[in-house]
Amino acid sequence: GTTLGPLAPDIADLRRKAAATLLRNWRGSATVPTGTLYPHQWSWDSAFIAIGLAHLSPRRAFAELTALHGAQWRDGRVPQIVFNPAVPEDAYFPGPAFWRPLPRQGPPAGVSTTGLVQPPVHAGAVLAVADRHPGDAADAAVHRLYPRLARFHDYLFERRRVASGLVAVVHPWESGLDNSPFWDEPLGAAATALADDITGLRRDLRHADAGHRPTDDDYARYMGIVAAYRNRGYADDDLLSLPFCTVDPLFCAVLAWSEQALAELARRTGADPGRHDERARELTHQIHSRLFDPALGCYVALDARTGRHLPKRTVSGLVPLLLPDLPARRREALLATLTGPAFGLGSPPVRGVPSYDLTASDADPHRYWRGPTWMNTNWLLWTGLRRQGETRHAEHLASDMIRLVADAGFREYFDPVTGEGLGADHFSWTAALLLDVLA
Ligand code: 9WN
Repeated sequence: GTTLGPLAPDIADLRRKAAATLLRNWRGSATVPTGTLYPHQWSWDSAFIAIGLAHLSPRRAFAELTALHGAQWRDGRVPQIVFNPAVPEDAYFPGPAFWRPLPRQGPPAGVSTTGLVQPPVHAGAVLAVADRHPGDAADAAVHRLYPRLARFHDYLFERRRVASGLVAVVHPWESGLDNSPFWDEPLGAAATALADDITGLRRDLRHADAGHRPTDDDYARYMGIVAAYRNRGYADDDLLSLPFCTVDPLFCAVLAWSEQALAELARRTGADPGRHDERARELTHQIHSRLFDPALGCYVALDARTGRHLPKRTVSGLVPLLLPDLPARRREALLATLTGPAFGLGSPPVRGVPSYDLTASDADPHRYWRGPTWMNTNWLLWTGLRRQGETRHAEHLASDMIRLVADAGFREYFDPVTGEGLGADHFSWTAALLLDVLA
């Protein structure tokens, strides 16, 4: 039920093209985000991809997540990237060699990964796929995946906990919103470690416009932060001594949402849902009480090293719409921010929800997570709005998402005002999440 108006795009054609994009990016056991820029398997991409694959083949949707969890570390972490051994070392930077040595608590023998995580959308995705196709095959997949998902969440809750109950990320890449304005201050404080010519090392610039990507200075700092974590064997003791340690509202809200899904998956496998319910409640409470900024009308990130809030309006700060028990006044405040001048939902020409406050002096409609509209964050908001019973806003958002893709193709991100397609083309989660919105 979307409100597309008289010039409705050809929905059957969009569905066909979305399916073709996912097929094109399938590599036998998993899907790449896109063949050129990202030739390996990415963690949260696979979760979003599974949500879309559920509309084409539930078997493939579960296979996608099973492949990802096959690279799970012994300490429970599910890695940000699982490297495809058939792809040359220098096809992506930083490639497998940069992350080595992987520690003993790392991935199974012979599997190459990074040492970071990404937002844990996976349990929510597994529940969504299972609910779309109830039956023996889904039950079997849930039984197989539940212990893996639970171990990943155990890792996050036990090893990544800071500031009495919130869960931290130790690299901007872990937030999934790499160059988010949230990270300007903490990243500025982190030393750049590599003196080498970073431009020469970067592979992303061969496939995407430099003006649409993070800067060289960002990359130099990204590498320095990885090196510090790697040099201590990716150990999570004393997290605050790492060069970067922050709490991100999207990451925490997605974890709380997924932890609730995990409680339901536990019930279905006969495991005890109690500890999941408890963790979800506790984290939700912490997010609501510690991360909301009333002056900005949204949630904000926290620099765990300094204890300071990072007061910016980014799309991450709206994602707690996913959470239950949102007090009415809080919901009203978030909706006002969402539909106000900063994000412009429902105010043409703005289409979809941009990644950053449109009115901020440093907003850039082309640069990655500093302005453009992305399908995955829009899908999270669409899911949150529906959960809050905000049907009209949800329908508006869905029709914006459809229009963006109908006009510009299956791009990685979009100019929030002109709708111009940006970044890579043939982008998997754009296709996958469009299928879900169209269902
Ligand atoms: C680093 C794959 C990934 C997404 C991230 C997005 C981008 C990688 C990069 O691409 O990050 O993880 O090389 O820029 O920021 O959210 O998962 O699509």
